[in-house]
Amino acid sequence: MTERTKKLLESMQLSAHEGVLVYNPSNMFYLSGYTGEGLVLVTHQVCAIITDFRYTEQAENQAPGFEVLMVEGKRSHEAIAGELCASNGIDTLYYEDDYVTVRTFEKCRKNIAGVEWKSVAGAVEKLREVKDEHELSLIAEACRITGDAFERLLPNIKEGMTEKELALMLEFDMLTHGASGLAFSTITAAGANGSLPHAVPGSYKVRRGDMITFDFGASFGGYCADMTRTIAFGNPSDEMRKVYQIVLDAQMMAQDAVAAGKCCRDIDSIARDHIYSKGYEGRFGHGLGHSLGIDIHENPRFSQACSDTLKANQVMTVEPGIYLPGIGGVRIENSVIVLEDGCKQLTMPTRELIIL
Ligand SMILES: [Mn+2]
Repeated sequence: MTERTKKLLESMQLSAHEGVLVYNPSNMFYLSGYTGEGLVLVTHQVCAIITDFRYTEQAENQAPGFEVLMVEGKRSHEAIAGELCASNGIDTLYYEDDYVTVRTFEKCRKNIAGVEWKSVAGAVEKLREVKDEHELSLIAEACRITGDAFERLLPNIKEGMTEKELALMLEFDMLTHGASGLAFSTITAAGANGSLPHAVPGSYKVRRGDMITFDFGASFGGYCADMTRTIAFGNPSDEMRKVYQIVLDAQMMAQDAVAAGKCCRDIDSIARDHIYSKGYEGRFGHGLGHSLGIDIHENPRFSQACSDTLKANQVMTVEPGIYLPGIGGVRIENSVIVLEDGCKQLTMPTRELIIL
């Protein structure tokens, strides 16, 4: 048993006859520290990682407080879980109905007999929403590596480079400056491609007068960073300058409003109302931001659909944008830690328009 498994059992108010079966790798990592394949069983009596030969040594090193059990021959993961449940008197198992495939669930029902199946209803993800000090320090470090990579990229951007090259330069820089991996696929979108919020970097070559959007992040110690900047490569058009200022104002107003106790929807509205009031209604079609941590997108969200109240030590992105098909786009994104009386910015490069 670890602090986090104890917290999970407490938050779900589970009895000695109930347990949680975890397949989602992010949830397994959060509860145990284990990063390999397999599954995790959490009960009051036993916490176990069930895996195969490739990962048993790793699991023992990464997850003190967990029993590590190995599949052998025809004895499957689920069969071992079934034996554990039977010997510990488990009659109810909570499972991730938003993650487990139909086929895996069939295997569960076949091998883990005599238990009632209930949805875990996102209980682990709920615990993950508020970060502890160690998690915050890992996210802060991921954000530092990410911001530094952007600063180092700027003087190296040359006319004729492709979006793909620019993405690779950022990724190479992060990976050679301490990142353990990439938090997600890097987005670089130049010129008219900037109107695609999730553009895939392609063979387009940057030209004078283009705006270029970079949306990228390092991962560090299992935690993600997320930042976006749009820069001007040469002098931008008057319209794009105007659009940039509107997005910048929206970003700053919304970020300044972030604090524990605020409603997520209201933060979204601050940026959205500003952008719409300037004549760009319909050109900011995504939510203002999201939480991040082990996964790049976690709850809560800054969106009209999320009425959650912000809590201290949640980590949120604030990323308004304006997208003009055929012309281009602007997005500015910072990651911040929610504090009781405001927020702490983790993404340090300037938000002011950079003209190269
Ligand atoms: Mn983001």
